[in-house]
Amino acid sequence: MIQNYDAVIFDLDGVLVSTDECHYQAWKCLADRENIPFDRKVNERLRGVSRMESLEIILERAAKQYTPTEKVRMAEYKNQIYREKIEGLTPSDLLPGVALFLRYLREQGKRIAVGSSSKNTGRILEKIGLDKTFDAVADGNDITKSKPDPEVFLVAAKKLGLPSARCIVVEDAFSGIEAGKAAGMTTVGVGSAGQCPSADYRLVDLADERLYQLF
Ligand code: B16
Ligand code: MG
Repeated sequence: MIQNYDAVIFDLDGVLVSTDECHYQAWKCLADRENIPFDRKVNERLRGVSRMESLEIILERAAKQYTPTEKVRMAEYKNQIYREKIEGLTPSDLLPGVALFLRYLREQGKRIAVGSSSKNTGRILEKIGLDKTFDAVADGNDITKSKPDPEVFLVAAKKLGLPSARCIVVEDAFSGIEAGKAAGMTTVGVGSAGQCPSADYRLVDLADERLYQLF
């Protein structure tokens, strides 16, 4: 097992905090309003995917065509509902093992960053008490191409001042694992990506002790 990486770049939704349920509920409100069939299976395809690309996936099942202006308004409507939902987040919403692993990395002198597709990353980090924790944050506001494009992780590594080969990416989305690999980084899949065949390591969550062996 390769050891002594210098940094860990964490995906946000599904890795540090479970905002995926808030995304699902907000998209569900929009889909119901528009009479578009939408379920948790479709929702799985939205992991790590940008807001507008998520909307396009949902609209695959729509009975009518929407104009670009209507699409922007629909995405804004979803985001408004989502923003209300994330206001209810607290530090107790951190996923299992997150607080302990972050403390361990700090003690080991490792650098830590966030690499998320979400444009709401700043507010979410504030709500879960991690807004002053990371050395770098790269999010949906920093990028033009969403996962599986490597852009968000390359921006995070650049902000850390480290080459890709020194970074590990932790992701819950298959698209995120592909993005990490395309960035030339070692990948750890957790949650849904704990089953991703192309991930270098597959774990249940950050409480898995095997994670600590990488540092
Ligand atoms: P927003 P991640 C992603 O976060 C979510 O998994 C995905 O469902 C969402 O559409 C995307 O952020 C954009 O989020 O609408 O808040 O900009 O997994 O990359 O941390
Ligand atoms: Mg995610």
